[in-house]
Amino acid sequence: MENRQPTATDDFFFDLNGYLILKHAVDSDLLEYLNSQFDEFPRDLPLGHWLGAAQRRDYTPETGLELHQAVTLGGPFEELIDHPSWIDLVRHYCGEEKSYVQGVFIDESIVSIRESGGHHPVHSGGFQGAIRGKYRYENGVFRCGQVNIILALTDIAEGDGATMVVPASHKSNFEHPGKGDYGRGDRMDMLEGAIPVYLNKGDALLFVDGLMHGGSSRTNPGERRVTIYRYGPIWGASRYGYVYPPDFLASLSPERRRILQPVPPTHAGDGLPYNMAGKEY
Ligand SMILES: O=C(O)CCC(=O)C(=O)O
Repeated sequence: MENRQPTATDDFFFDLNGYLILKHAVDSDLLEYLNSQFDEFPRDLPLGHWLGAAQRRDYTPETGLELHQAVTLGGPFEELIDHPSWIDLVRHYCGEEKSYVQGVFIDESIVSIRESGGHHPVHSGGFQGAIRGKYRYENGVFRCGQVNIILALTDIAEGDGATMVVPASHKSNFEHPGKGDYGRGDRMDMLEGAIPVYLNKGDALLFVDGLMHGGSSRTNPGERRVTIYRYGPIWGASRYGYVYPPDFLASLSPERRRILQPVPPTHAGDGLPYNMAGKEY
């Protein structure tokens, strides 16, 4: 499968709204593989406990089961690292294109399972936003701090807890008067200007983290299943300080390893990482 390339239409709407919907991003085989892995996750894994190198770390008590470092679960989670449906889009929007530090780095990868009553409080937006999540386009290049891919593994329609966004809020210079402080009551559902992003399983939502967003309340029975992969520049760092097990990194293709560890550590006494011609390896 050829990598999907960003189009002029993608750029126009990403700039305008701060997000894109990627229809049929993954095929039915990968979807089935991911769902079969989700079936196996222990729903009662205590907070802070590990599943190999993935840790349960729910963002809030209401977000539901969230496993961080999902890429280390291997198999289908590894396939998502550089998936052809989005890898060149995230490189384009947050990969420091045309600079001396081109490329992307995944700083968080998450498995998320949400049940009835669960939600993710509203957060982000352009107003006083951290550079980490900033939207920026200047001199013909995008320079976003973080671009997220939320991949739907179940259909997400009304009552299923759709991600909600406030279109164009990545450029906002004023605080949304209805936005709280990421407290437990800050449900997106009633936030003026917020719209639900309904997805069919296999679709993905791509958005700049500086867009005001969150997860609406799930009211239907059953589970909402998504993966969340956050991409940023290669000089970024893991938000929570996670370190990949060396044998996991060694098992990856060089292309995927480069996305998880773009700048390998250099220890005192190590040789130079470039050859005599001064060209970087
Ligand atoms: O769970 C959702 O729908 C939104 C997730 C979210 O807001 C985030 O990961 O920043």
